[in-house]
Amino acid sequence: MPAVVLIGAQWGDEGKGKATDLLGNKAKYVVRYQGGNNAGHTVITPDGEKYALKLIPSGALTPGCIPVIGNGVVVDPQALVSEMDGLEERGVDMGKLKVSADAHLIMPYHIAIDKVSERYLGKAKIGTTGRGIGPAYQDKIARVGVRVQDLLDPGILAQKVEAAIELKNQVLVKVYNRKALDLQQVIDETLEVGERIKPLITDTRLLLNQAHEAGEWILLEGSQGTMLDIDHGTYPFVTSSSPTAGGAAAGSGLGPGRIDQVVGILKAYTTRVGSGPFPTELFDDFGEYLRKTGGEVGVNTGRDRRTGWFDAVIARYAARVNGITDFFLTKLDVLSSLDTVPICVAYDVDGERHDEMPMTQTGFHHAKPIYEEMPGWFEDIRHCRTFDELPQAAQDYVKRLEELSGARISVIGVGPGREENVVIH
Ligand code: 2SA
Ligand code: GDP
Ligand code: MG
Repeated sequence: MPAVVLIGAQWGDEGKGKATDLLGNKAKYVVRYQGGNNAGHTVITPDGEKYALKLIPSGALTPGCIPVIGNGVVVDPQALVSEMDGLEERGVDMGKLKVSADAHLIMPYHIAIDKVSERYLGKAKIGTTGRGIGPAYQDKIARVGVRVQDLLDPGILAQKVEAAIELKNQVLVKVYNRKALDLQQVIDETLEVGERIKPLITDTRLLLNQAHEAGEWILLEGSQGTMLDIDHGTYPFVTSSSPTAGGAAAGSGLGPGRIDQVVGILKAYTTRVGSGPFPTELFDDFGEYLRKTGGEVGVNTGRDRRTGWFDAVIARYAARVNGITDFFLTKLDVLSSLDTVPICVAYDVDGERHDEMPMTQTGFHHAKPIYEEMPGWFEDIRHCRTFDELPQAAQDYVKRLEELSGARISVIGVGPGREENVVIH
């Protein structure tokens, strides 16, 4: 039985939630391995109920599936409990959720610093979600983080918060001219909400490895996407974790040799939220068409997503960096009713053709798309369930994307619903 990693092949919001939910039907465990409540994963269940999951793995909605928050995740305890409450109110059983003892906590000072430092950066801001993600990972790497297991030992938690908060308050007050946070209040509120999390704390590394040894199906669910990866993305306009497939091993404790398949979720066009370079971005009516027809609004923050044509340079890059074995192509239906559909096949960088990602940040900032035009189609394709049912022009578009992208396309999304797919392989 395999362990499968599912990752975003672009800048996130490719439709990972729906894909996880589909595969989650087979999986016994669905594991988040990085990021936190900056994610927004949409799942529409068979009864038509729509869920926007943030920190809780998409598998939570599948009966019999165990959702796991792995060691690589950063957990905002207040956000976790309020998401659990919201799901429980809708009848989802949260008792089965497991949270790694080694995951780090997002503390109130992380959120305060994230928000205020973005304001301070002005035009140079990253466009973060303001959820404290970057500052929490900074503390993890600096070895001054507070972990989920510290909720089990109030004395240790108090010591760690005390050690951390002094410096944070100095930064908040002296650099950003904000109010200092109250030490005792931070400790008390963390411990209070922590009471709800304590029963969920698990040695998830052991759990997942034993499950693998017992032949159980494990699905490792990436958040954000390849181009937002701290190492492989468009640094510094990235998130502070490793959404790429390599991050799945580190962020779950399952050895890389235990991972059998890497599924890349690829949108039939491109979107991005937040700042940073985006070669195929559209500022015209087509951009607005993609945003409106595709419903391209941030699930978490409600921000409009930037939109553009499909970029095959990015798809090829994602296929390599992640070792993608299969692509799921999503939102093909959004492209119905265009005369022609451009595909970016390479970049022009200062007069030179680049078929692969430029080596430097400056090169990528200067990249101008070289387009190939494909004929469009006007038929509604949401009812299609086999490849042959798709209009010829849509089939040609998919085949061309496959040729350019470096891995086979095994499923095509033709609508947001769980059943709205063309399964090829
Ligand atoms: P952060 O908050 O430190 O992770 O932000 C750093 C960059 O990462 C981007 N980012 C995202 N991009 C797309 N989708 C994300 N999740 C939400 C969604 C976003 C939302 O599903 O729609 O609701 O706005 C996500 N999370 C982080 C972010 O825009 C920064 O560019
Ligand atoms: P994620 O972060 O990758 O899980 O994606 P989001 O949930 O942020 O955004 C994807 C959006 O596209 C959601 O509103 C989904 O319901 C929707 N979606 C997913 N697949 C398809 C598809 O094939 N067609 C259409 N029209 N919408 C889709
Ligand atoms: Mg999303």
